[in-house]
Amino acid sequence: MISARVFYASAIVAALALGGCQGGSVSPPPFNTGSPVFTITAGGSSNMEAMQSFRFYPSSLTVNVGDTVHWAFPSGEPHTVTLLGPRTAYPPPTDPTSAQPFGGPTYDATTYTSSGFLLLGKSYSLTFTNPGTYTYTCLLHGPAMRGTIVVQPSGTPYPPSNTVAELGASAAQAADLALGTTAVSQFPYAPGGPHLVAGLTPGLTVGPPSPVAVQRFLDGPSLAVTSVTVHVGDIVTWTNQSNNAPHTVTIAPVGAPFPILNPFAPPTGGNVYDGTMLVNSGVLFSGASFSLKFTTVGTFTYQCLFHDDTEHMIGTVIVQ
Ligand SMILES: [Cu+2]
Repeated sequence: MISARVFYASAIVAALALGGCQGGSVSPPPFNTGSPVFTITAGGSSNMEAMQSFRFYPSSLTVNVGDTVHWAFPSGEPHTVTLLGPRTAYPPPTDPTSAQPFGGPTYDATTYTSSGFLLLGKSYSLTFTNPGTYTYTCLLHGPAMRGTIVVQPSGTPYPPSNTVAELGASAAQAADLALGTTAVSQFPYAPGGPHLVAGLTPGLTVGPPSPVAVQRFLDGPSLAVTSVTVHVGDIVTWTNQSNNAPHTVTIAPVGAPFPILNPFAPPTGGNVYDGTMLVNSGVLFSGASFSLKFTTVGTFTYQCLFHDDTEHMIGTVIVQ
């Protein structure tokens, strides 16, 4: 969820810089073809970052002591690879330390180890030095986004399940992202009306967290419909119709730069907008709605504080 929002920019820049020291800028190698080289993709995106998938591809791999696993982070949505080590609980995504890397280039289960937030072509590598079965998570999207690394003693043959998992990884990612198209087709309101979605998932808010999110403000069953036209005095309502990502509806005074705000900041500005004030819905979790009455003619752009810059979650209200 938390992308390279301005509020977190310094933490993310620091995380990216440190990630680079751990091999974060190195292009990941191809899938294992006989040599002990392993690549896992963290999430995925399509349609100009509108569709985001929240799984590791493949989610389970078996390696040997001394092998190195590379994770690739292709999306505008950040993810982490985080292993608990001796800790008993993961930090929440709102904890500022979640953005930062911890630990070194090896993992032996004695040290909390995390990539920090990585996105947009970065990568992360860990060499496993102790046999065991290790679960890891993305701090931003867990527990739905978890993976497992089984570490065998050095020299053990790799199981056939590795090849199946590696060969199926790209197809699994594509299948998850395709579910975003299903979600868009389930737009639940009258197209072109004053009720919009602030993000949606397959099945909308029902069910456990989906492996895909559509991170757009939409006013119809199409990714192209990101604006709504209303009249002075009309009320526009947004509902988060997703089950896996928070969003905000945030609108600045006309002509002002977009505000530097913590995405988790409380609501500001009330429910009437005349172009002169900052209005922020506060965090809209799954199923939550926000309504805003427009009292001035104009074209007004609003954004989601979580998904504005790298994921382009931006909408327009045209008031006539
Ligand atoms: Cu958002």
